[in-house]
Amino acid sequence: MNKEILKKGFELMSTAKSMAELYEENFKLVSKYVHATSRGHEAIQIAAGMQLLPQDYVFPYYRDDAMILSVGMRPYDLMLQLLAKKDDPFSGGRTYYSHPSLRDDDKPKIPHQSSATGMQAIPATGAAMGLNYRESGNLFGKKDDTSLSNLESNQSYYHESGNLVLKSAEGNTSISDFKERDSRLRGNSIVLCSLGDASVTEGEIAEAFQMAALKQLPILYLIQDNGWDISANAEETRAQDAFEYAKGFKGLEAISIDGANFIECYQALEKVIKTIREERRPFLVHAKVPLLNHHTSGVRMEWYRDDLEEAKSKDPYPVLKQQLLDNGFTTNDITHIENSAKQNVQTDFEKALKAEDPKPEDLFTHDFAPTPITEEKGTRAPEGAEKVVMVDCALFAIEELMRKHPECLLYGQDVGGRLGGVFREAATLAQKFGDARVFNTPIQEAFIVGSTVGMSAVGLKPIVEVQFADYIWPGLNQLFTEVSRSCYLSNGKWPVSMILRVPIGAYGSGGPYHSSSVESIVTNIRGIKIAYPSNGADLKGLMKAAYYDPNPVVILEHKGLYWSKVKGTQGATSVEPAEDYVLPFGKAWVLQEIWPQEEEETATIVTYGMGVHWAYNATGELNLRNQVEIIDLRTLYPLDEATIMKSVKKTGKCLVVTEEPSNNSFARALAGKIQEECFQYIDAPVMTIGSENMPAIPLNSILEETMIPSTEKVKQKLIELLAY
Ligand SMILES: Cc1ncc(C[n+]2csc(CCOP(=O)(O)OP(=O)(O)O)c2C)c(N)n1
Repeated sequence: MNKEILKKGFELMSTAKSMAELYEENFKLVSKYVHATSRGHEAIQIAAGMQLLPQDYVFPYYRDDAMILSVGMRPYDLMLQLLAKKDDPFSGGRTYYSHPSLRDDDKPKIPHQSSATGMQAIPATGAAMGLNYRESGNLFGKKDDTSLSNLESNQSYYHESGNLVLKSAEGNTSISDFKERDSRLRGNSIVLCSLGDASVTEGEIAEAFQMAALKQLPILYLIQDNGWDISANAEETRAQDAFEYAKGFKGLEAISIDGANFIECYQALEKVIKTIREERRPFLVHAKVPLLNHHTSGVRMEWYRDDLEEAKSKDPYPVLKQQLLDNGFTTNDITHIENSAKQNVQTDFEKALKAEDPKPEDLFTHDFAPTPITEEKGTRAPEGAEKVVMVDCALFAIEELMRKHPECLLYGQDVGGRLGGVFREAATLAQKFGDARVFNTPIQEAFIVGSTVGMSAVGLKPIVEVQFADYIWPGLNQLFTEVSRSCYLSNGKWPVSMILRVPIGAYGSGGPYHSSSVESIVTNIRGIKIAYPSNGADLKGLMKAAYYDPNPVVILEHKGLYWSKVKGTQGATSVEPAEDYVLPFGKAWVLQEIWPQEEEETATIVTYGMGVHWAYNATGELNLRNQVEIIDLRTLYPLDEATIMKSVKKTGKCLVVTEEPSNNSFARALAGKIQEECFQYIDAPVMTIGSENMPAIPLNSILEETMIPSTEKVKQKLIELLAY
């Protein structure tokens, strides 16, 4: 074993151990904020961290402080997070100890880490999927991509063994070798996903392993098995360990090692990492380790551990000390390293204690990264352009984006070449851009949503879909836990740039599992933007704005408007906007504007999606187009409050129309806000109309009609409001 490696390993291990001991000694002071340490797990963590390169992506978990030290962070950096200080380099005091996020040029990249056990497996696997895509030749140096922006509409490109091939009516031409040109691909990157053994039993882990094995992704799952969940042990919580579990995933090679033996760990990982770098396939390393410290500062080992003596006998620290002695180091050398580690840790701690706390105003930064799209631009209704249905507006927007941007890709269930989406919303895209860019996923909503975190981290722009809003639920955990908080908790370092398309809404007896509305759930997640367009031109412009936005965006697309098949929704069909058209988020559309009037009763209808059509038809049928202003919100977040309040103050009455059951909904909350702000200007309570407050939309068409709002119901409510 190389002596430098042993020395470095021991320095890191002494440092990590000294930190754990210092935290114990200063328990009262440091346990204001919860923390967990690596004590017992150090050997495997250091062996892994030392072998990662700046082009690698690493997803550690909350016990990995020794790994974080070994990728180049100082104890001081970690202690700033321990004490939640302003200069905590990971999160600015926003998240717990050993929850890193790092984007330094000279170190491996660490996307935001949540505290939810196991939930990093999908983002990590997404990053590996992104690397895989980049290496397929689909992404290349920016300065070379002019050829793509100039593609004619009858041309497209695909990739074959690293070569870009231009496909056109004249035949196929090989353009260049991208692997050579893309500097990011030199010295192949790998992804490391670190996990505790108990987290491996979680369902999302299976989705991640499945995809890594299926697509042969360059990822290492490193499982640190200390035999404990918190107080539940292996016997109670798992039928097999991670090594045995991996056998169920064909193509995921696994090894099991002694994670407390530094030399064994280093050498095993050296081989595995080399194989992943060269052969681009997934591995699982199962490392047995003792947990020698508390689960966390808040859950003390003496409360429940019955194996402490046995665990102590497996301490990696004396093992590494002996390995140093066996390799020619003297006891003096070792004592010197230990003392200087202790000293450094003490000095760093004293310095960290004096560091500044965040200021109250620091709460308000980095909820989103700034978007370049702030104005409506381009030609919305080009002369001579054809009218197209809403679903095609989205399709054409994506086609234009894919033609221009090789980093744009689309995946979800059934969106691939065979079908092009169950609504044909992705029809022909796979044929035009290839199966590497437009592909089917398994039925794994968590993976579809969460993988975008990793995809975005490696520089891609994923557009993904869940098939129906009713099936967003398995993906919500990733949307909430990982996607929405990444920018804020990484202090702006890792915004997740992704678009999630969600076909939504009821029509034509879709029944209880193909009709639901979910906007109140989604609007309750801070850190994402949400569009809910009512027509094709808006959808195209918003899709473009979403693409250029560096933040996560959910686009709710009403299925009943896709082809304007529902009576009274012809207004959803639009002249197709030009390629350069963009519509910024947060700008509502006053689609029916009125003058202030003294003699007549007036009102504002605030709505979105299908509600816009009900409102428009209702005011037409009641002959009230000059008395009722209609506001189409277009985006639910950001919300154009200025336009809403201005209108309500002018008209003096307001009805909020939603397709959701109205209790506890987005619409009710908005009505409350309008009431609060416009109270002195209004002559009636702000009213809301939505679906009936029943658990599901029944299949039978009479029951469906009774459940959801309609032009007729909006008419009645409007009459009631105007007469108030
Ligand atoms: C999704 C989720 N559920 C529950 C918890 C609470 N929790 C925190 S750590 C932990 C045990 C995890 O054990 P393991 O993955 O083996 O890691 P270890 O702490 O033993 O290193 C639990 C249940 C959590 N953080 N996330």
